[in-house]
Amino acid sequence: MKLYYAPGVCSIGIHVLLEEIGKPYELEAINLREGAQFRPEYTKVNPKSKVPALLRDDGSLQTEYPAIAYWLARTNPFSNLLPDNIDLQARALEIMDYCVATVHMQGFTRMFRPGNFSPDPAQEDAVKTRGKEIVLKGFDTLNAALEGKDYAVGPFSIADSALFYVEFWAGRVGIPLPANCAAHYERMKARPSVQRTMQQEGVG
Ligand SMILES: N[C@@H](CCC(=O)N[C@@H](CS)C(=O)NCC(=O)O)C(=O)O
Repeated sequence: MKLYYAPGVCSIGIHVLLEEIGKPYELEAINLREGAQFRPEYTKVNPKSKVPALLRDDGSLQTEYPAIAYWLARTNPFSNLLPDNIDLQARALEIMDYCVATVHMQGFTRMFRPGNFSPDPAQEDAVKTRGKEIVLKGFDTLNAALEGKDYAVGPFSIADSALFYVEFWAGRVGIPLPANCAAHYERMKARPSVQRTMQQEGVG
């Protein structure tokens, strides 16, 4: 397997899952800042021009964070990345999708890439402000979901990898995490898989 990634972006959550699984894999960094995602060397691999993308051992490419995480969990059942219980599985997918589709794609992306939401530079501050509102509401929701739990659905699961990367981004933009999310983030950073991932990506 090979993970196409960029340091500190959402692919870091998939990187954590690969470290949790512990099977050999390769890493290939795509320099998003320099626009490498749009160059033919990468678009011939992933025409979506996004990371994460996982080159599977069967030679096919798996894209979209929730799909990659789900596939890794189901193909590595002994890594316990998804509980057996169907209700907990659905809750894990619910939280992971909320982190990726709402907190990341609707919230943080407005803050990081306001131009994707309005071509008018005069709208930039308004777009960023709306993004921050979505992120703050997102963490309130996630904080409530974590009440009384160590991890998103109780036992560690793929949902925690997505929760981890949005918590990591909150720190980067100075958004204070509510108590349960802050405790979850510390718990994640104490996991050897997360420590190895952060060290390999050179982020901290
Ligand atoms: N829906 C995709 C989103 C992935 C995504 O937005 N990745 C960002 C990094 S966090 C990216 O590759 N951005 C490059 C760009 O937008 O040019 C997924 O779930 O994997």
